Amino acid sequence: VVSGAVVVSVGVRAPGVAQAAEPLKSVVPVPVSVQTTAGVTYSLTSTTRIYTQAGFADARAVGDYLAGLLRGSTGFALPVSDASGTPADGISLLLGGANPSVGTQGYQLDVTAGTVVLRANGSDGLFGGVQTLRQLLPAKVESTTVQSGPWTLPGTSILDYPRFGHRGAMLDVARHFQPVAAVKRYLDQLAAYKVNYFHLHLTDDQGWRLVVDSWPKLTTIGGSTQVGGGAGGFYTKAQYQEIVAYAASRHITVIPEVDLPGHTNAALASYAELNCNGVAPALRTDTAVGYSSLCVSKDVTYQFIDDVVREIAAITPGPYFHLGGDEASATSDADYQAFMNRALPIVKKYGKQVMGWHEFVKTTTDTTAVPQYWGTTTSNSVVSAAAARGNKVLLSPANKAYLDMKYNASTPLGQDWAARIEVQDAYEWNPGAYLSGVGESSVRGVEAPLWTETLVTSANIEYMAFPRLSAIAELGWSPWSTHSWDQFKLRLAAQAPRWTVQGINFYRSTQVPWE
Ligand code: TNX
Repeated sequence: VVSGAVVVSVGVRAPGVAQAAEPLKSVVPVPVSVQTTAGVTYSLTSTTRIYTQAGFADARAVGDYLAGLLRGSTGFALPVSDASGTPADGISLLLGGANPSVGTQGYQLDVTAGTVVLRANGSDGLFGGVQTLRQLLPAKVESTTVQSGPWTLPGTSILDYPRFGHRGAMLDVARHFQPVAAVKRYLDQLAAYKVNYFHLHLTDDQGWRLVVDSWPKLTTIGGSTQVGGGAGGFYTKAQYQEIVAYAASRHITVIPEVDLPGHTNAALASYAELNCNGVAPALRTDTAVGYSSLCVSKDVTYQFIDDVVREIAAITPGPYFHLGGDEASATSDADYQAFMNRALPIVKKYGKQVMGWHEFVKTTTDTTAVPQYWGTTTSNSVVSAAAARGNKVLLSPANKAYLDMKYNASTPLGQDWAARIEVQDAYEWNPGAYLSGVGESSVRGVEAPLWTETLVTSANIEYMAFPRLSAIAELGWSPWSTHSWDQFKLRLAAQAPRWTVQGINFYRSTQVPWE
């Protein structure tokens, strides 16, 4: 039940009757425009049907996903069938009739007493609209066991679309390996906040986590441990494809990262020939950075990269490949340039667009290359020069967007080299006016990275991600004109009962008036 301070415009509440919150007060990210119709509600019942645009398998898939979300808690059958015209009852997911202003990712959602009509220009928009619809229902809808109703949605008319096309999250499965089930769990959590890119940090000094058939020791040796000396682990290609397909079913594109030329001890330990001195170092399970480098002068290095990129690109439907490039302090500047001169064309050769941690963009004039800014200052000459050339920048400032930073001095997990980031800190920055020389039109979007040096379990991951992930997701989606910490913290508070029902281990920041 939402507190009286939160509900303002849905009329008088009968005591003890659960009431859906007014959309602007309950939905994260906040939609572009919301009109509520006082006194009107739609009730989901045992006879409610879901209709999807006839002839579109992707619309039907979103309908099935919605039914799957709702069936467990409501206990209703919620059959999904083709829409003919605009059905006069039930929940309709329609393609094509949306206002052009919503683009390919936006939607319109109209809730009246008899119908819920979701319109979009593509299934990404339908999927995003379903996430909004979900947050308009009571929190108990997130339960996997049958709960008692009522299942009411407030009468509303929402028009919504994203500020940036790229809303990302990264998971480091190298420092502590995460099983497929944990990755899927995180993907489901990301989808609820309209995150549409998942950056998978697959390799680092402490582990190589994806099978490469032509270099099998990368995983049999390089995947055999992790930070702290545990057993590590790796994905088979089939498991990676399972992750990619699961992400796609949540309208999320996977961006694989192979971090080069530094952060490569696991590879160097697996194959002696990748080292300039021909000697394989020991596997490492500590958290030092900046000590490893592939051998820039050896041809075998580029044969290695060619094989790795070819094999991973072949099982990655998304258009991007992340080549890392960060903290290459064991590589000289000249070597770093020489390395990128040979590595970047390999990514292109296999049909992918290159992304990398921002340092790499100093080595190329390719304006399709995507630098991911991870610095802690608001001016960076390498990145602003790239923006001036026309490159689009992905923003992950470590002192704002890093989910592995501690909230405060007593946070038991995480690191604090970049900052301590309370929830308000994560929210209070403007991606479109953050880096000097990198204005709104040079920004491709935002990403919240989660490094796992100190994080082992899903509970650990969730404690660092929630609630800050929701803050970064809103920065990526909602127009800056809606930005308000005072309102955001109330909407965030309204998420907590959902997280509780889902068993998400979130951090109860004292900055948020939790329900
Ligand atoms: C820096 S940020 C790194 C990672 C660490 C992270 C820990 C970046 C591109 N590199 O290797 O895991 O700090 O916060």
